[in-house]
Amino acid sequence: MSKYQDLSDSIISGDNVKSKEITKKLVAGGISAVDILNNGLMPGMDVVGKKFKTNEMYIPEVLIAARAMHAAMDVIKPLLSESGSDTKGKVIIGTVLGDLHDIGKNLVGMMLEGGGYTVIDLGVDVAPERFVEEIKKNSVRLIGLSALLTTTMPAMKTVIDTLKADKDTSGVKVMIGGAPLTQEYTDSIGADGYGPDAASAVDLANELLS
Ligand code: B1M
Repeated sequence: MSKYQDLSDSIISGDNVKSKEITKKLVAGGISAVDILNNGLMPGMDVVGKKFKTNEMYIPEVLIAARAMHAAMDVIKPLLSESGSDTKGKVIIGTVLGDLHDIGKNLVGMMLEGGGYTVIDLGVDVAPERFVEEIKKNSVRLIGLSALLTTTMPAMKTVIDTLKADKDTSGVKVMIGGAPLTQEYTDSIGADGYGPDAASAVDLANELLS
């Protein structure tokens, strides 16, 4: 079995002790953090994302896999910044104003991290002005909004309108997701993309930033 396969398997099975241990061994063996991320961790999360999409894995297993991913990421994160290697880019995510649901948003964040992005998670109940502030502070080209309530869906349009009204943020892409949303609604509020699930959010981010 390849040295990376064991690591991918530890992510898929959600073994955070093993994922950390194998990552430490690979680092000690001189493997670069980027190779570990690209050949071991990301392929593992990719399998998790696919299994989640096809109902072969469920939310608790995905959260456990994400924990294993985080344990390994903790080992390589300092090395990545030390070597100056960059991720695919930064993405800001948050649940919109008035909405406290964060399980789906957290999954999206974990999947994006697994897909190679640096995620800045603003949490829940996030005001439009906060998104603007953080976009400017972090020079971000893509944000992800989550809403679980029909009553908070319009807050997504408010964020989009607020971004469009400011010349410094008008070019920022916006992807949205959450159980009550549809592609039709996405188009109607002028968002750039809709992710029906966490795995699709990664594909969407890749597409929007390509
Ligand atoms: Co709430 N709640 N809740 N709730 N809650 C729902 C959403 C509801 C459908 C339940 C129901 O009535 N059947 C209903 C909404 C009805 C509606 O608007 N039409 C509802 C309600 C009414 C409420 C309250 C108003 C209840 C009350 O107080 N009377 C209240 C509102 C609080 C508030 O937000 N202001 C409330 C509170 C809560 C809890 C706090 C108890 C808790 C949230 C805990 C938490 O998140 N930390 C909660 C929960 C857990 C739910 C249900 C049961 C589960 C939601 C969930 O986490 N699903 C939910 C019913 C249900 O959905 N079955 C319900 C799992 C999660 C992985 O899925 O979030 O859809 P989801 O995310 C998916 C995709 O949507 C997508 O990817 C994820 C993974 O595949 N996705 C994105 C999500 N965001 C994305 C962003 C992207 C891309 C994809 O790009 C950026």
